[in-house]
Amino acid sequence: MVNVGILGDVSVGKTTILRLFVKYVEENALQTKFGTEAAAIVKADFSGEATLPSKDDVKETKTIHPNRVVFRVGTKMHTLFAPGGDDRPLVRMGITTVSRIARLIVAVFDVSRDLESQFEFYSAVRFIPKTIIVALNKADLLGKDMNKKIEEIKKKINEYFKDKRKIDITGFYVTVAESKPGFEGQNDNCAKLILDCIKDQVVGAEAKE
Ligand SMILES: Nc1nc2c(ncn2[C@@H]2O[C@H](COP(=O)(O)OP(=O)(O)O)[C@@H](O)[C@H]2O)c(=O)[nH]1
Ligand SMILES: [Mg+2]
Repeated sequence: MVNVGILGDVSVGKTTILRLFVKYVEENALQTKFGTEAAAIVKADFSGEATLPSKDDVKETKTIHPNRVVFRVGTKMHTLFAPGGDDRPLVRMGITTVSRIARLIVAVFDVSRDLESQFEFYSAVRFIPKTIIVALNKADLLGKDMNKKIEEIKKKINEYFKDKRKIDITGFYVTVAESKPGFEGQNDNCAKLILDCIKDQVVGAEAKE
């Protein structure tokens, strides 16, 4: 049993990554793409997602209490928690709780936005485990020179976590959480990073790499 916490500033794509993972499990994609044992969703709770009243037609959602997905691979159960990213007291309480109970943290960044404001989110989280995994999400929005931009972003994120906070990054995953043609590999990375979090417990997850 592994608790995984998915953290990140508002709108970086935490909820979308979680929903994509649920879709992969429901479509048996963990087995077909990564060779895992049979997987199933035990419980998916997105009730913390509130749709905010808005002027336009664009519906904005905000996560009030942590979204939670319990899933099973083989006989092992795992829980993913994705708390909201804004700084309302109730939301911050969810972030603090998740960062303490999670054995593994996935730090999600929106690579199409400036990084400084996203570091501020983490600076407000006092307790973070000594090692984390980083998702570089919305890679589809980078356009030309994607690889070069990704390298620069990795460097800045390493500077923040490693140099400032003494936290090691064990892996970077370039992800796209929305289904976008041409970005299937980056879609797969959303599921792969979660599987890597629990891989010491999942038979077959490494074998197909
Ligand atoms: N283009 C693009 N949009 C994304 C991606 N992931 C999430 N989004 C969009 O970003 C917005 C915020 O996503 P959401 O999952 O609610 O962010 P959260 O606040 O971190 O949970 C939504 O409109 C998503 O559709 C991605 O990889 N690419
Ligand atoms: Mg959310």
